[in-house]
Amino acid sequence: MSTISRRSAAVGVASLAAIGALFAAAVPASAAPAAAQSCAVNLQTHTTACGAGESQAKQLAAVPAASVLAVRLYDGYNYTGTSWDYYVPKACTAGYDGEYGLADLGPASNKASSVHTYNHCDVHLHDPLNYGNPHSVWIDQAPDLRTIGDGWNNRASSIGIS
Ligand SMILES: [Ca+2]
Ligand SMILES: [Ca+2]
Repeated sequence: MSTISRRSAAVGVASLAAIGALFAAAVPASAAPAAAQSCAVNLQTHTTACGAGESQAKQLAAVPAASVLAVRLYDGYNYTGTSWDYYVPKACTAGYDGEYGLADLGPASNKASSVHTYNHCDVHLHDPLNYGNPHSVWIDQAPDLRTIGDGWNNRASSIGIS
């Protein structure tokens, strides 16, 4: 009994896969989802720019060569999809003194689904604009923001960095 239902389930999956392949072949390239972008934010000037890659975005946002990457937010889980890089003048300090931040994530607001930090920085995700509560714990990296606290997927609208 269970063998039969398992087998028919497998047939069903195979049929769906075949239909999916036909559908994918019929869809023109222009209808494909927009390619993931790489965006850079210069936290000294609040200049934001997006490009095809990390170095192009950095150049368009006029990020100084001496700046370092503090935080990268991703639209997708597991560090995928469009990303936003936040550059600061120098590496974060050892203590949690909140030396950097952005009060309005703009186009990245309510989009982050995974996050990674760099250069000794950690990040606080704040639900409202202009910081405040509720906010997340200090995060070093999180491949799935649904699992942080009571859930932080697509929720952050401002960030504190320390
Ligand atoms: Ca997202
Ligand atoms: Ca929010």
